[in-house]
Amino acid sequence: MGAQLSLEETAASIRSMEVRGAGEIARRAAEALRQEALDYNGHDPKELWARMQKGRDALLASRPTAVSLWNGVQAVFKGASPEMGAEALRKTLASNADIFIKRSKEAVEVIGRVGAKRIRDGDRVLTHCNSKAALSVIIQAHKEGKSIDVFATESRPWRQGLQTLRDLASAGIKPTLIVDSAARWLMKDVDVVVVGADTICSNGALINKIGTSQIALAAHEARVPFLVAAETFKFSPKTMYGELVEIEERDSSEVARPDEVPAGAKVLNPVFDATPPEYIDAIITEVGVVPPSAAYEIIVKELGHEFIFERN
Ligand code: RI2
Repeated sequence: MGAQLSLEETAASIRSMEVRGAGEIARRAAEALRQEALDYNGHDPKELWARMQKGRDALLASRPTAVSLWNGVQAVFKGASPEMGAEALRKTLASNADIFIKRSKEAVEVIGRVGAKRIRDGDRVLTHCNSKAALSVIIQAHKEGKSIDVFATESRPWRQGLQTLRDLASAGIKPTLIVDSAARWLMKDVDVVVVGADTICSNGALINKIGTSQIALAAHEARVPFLVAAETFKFSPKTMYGELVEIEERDSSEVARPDEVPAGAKVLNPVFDATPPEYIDAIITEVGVVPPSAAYEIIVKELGHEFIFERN
């Protein structure tokens, strides 16, 4: 966790991508809600509840695609209501946030240990963007003494691939950067692809950083296993009820400066894309390695019907 930010500051830093990564934005949102609850020193549960709801709405509006943010916020509110009184409400919210943050960090570690079993000595591994869960798998395989070559895509326009290089280098791995458009060219030399997730839909489709679906397609064509590393709170209860995942589109200036773009031309900047379940070999979660077809079951078992209906 970084320095303590207010709720509004947290929402703004998620929106600006100063705080990024689907898991991290959920943890930071939970932390901000926890602090908001603890900072309340009044005695009116309705007032506290109204503040918390306002904060919840600001956080949920900050980025639309990663369901981890939604699930993290719902987890903080689980079982809480103004009827329980101000003190119990504060305690419930704070303890829910603590539990969520702890579990989500533990999940990344477990995913590393489970997923590393799918990486063999001598493998050439490709990853996309910058995912803590995917890197946990790769770094664990390295820690276990496996000799691996790791390739990271640049991930335009934010170039999160450079962060991936830093994360891998500080773990003692010497990674190689490629431009996004080199993924298919490289695929003939890749043994396994490991990516993270922003959202996994109830049909097993993966929503992840733009470009993921092209990599999955190239991996499928070359018969290279395509693995997704995702905590169970990346699965979307909302999609069970038919809701489509909103794909965030960010400002075109992130791709090209306005003065580079001739009059009349447009620049699109979609941030995520959808990879169909048939291109995914396995999803590595903290409750085990599952096929994309198990997504519905994961949502019901791990996130729970009660939880889904309460907040949907
Ligand atoms: P972890 C990121 O989104 C990437 O799409 C990455 O694959 C995903 O979150 C999951 O990251 P962004 O915030 O939760 O960079 O595994 O837009 O760290």
